[in-house]
Amino acid sequence: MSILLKCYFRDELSFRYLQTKKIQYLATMRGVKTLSEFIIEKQDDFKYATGELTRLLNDIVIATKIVNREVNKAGLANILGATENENIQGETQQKLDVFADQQFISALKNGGEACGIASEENDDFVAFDSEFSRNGKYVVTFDPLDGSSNIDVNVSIGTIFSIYRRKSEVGQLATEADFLQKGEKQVAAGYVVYGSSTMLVYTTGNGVNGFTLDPSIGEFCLSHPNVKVPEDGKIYSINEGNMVYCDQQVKDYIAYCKEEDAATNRPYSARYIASMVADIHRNLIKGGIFLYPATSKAPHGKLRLLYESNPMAFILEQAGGIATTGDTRILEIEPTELHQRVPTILGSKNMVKKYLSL
Ligand code: AMP
Ligand code: P6P
Repeated sequence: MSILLKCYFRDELSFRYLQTKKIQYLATMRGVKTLSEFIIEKQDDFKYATGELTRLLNDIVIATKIVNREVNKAGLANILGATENENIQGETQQKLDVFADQQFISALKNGGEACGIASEENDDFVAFDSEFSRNGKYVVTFDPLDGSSNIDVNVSIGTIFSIYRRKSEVGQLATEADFLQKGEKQVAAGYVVYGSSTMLVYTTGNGVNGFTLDPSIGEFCLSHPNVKVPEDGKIYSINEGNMVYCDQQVKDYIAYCKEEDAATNRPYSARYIASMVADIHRNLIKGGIFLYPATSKAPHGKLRLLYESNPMAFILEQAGGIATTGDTRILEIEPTELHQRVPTILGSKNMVKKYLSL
């Protein structure tokens, strides 16, 4: 990299660092810990860490703040509604889907810590072709705006991301193999839920922590330290409109949830937002089970392994829950294609165990 470029980026990094220190001072004065401060603190647990992951996480956080700003005013800007395009899933792309996708790609390309991305909104993975990015040692998979069919009706939506160490040689272009890694190889995974408040929840393999965006200082602040999903819950989340297409095990489990039994606190409550991030976030906090199983119409289920089920499975397991396809632990699946779908059942340990026992 040219000396000039190095000076620019060093100045850029020091500027960002000073900005972070200033915001931390403000937040500390308020007795809260900002996400940026938390990320830097966690880096200290790894004395050989170079700061690349820290910067990558912060690049993602910046993109989520920009997306949040647009999501919060989607009804005003002419950013509502659908484009004329369909993504590889055959789903009509919402304008906000495309906007969010572009924000993440641009933040990651300019940050230089990721050598490529795979996104729900892009048919193929994108290998960043600058010398700057080819030296990145991470790849990121993400669903920039999950549940986007809910945008026009003002229901919570979300962003989901996963970070892996690349398998290909640093300095080269990213390859597909960099993205087709088992979920247990994730370095980090997280989601943002754009709800009554905007929250970011993430893990790097040492527990799960939740941060709430404080719009008055534009910072995510630690609000849910060391999140653990209750071992039991009273909430089941499934699209019951698909019941006729589900196998007997699913039908038996949902019938179990609806049976009256005071001893086991049933019947449970049905809660389904049809926005995976919002459904899973609620169940993570309150306890519950989320099911998007295989059906006769969708033999592999609907949710995508790389940027929906794997990141959510990593988070739920780190929070003490279980994440399964019904046959296998989601994090152990060997991916074969970027947009492959997997049946996804995850949540409170005892509820998932009951499902598996039927
Ligand atoms: P790095 O040299 O920044 O790429 O970090 C090397 C490894 O240390 C990462 O792949 C993580 O496993 C761990 N690590 C570094 N920074 C952090 C952080 N901020 N939070 C959690 N883990 C980290
Ligand atoms: P259905 C949103 O489109 C999504 O991918 C997930 O966020 C959500 O859980 C699921 O689809 C809802 O699908 O078939 O119940 O409408």
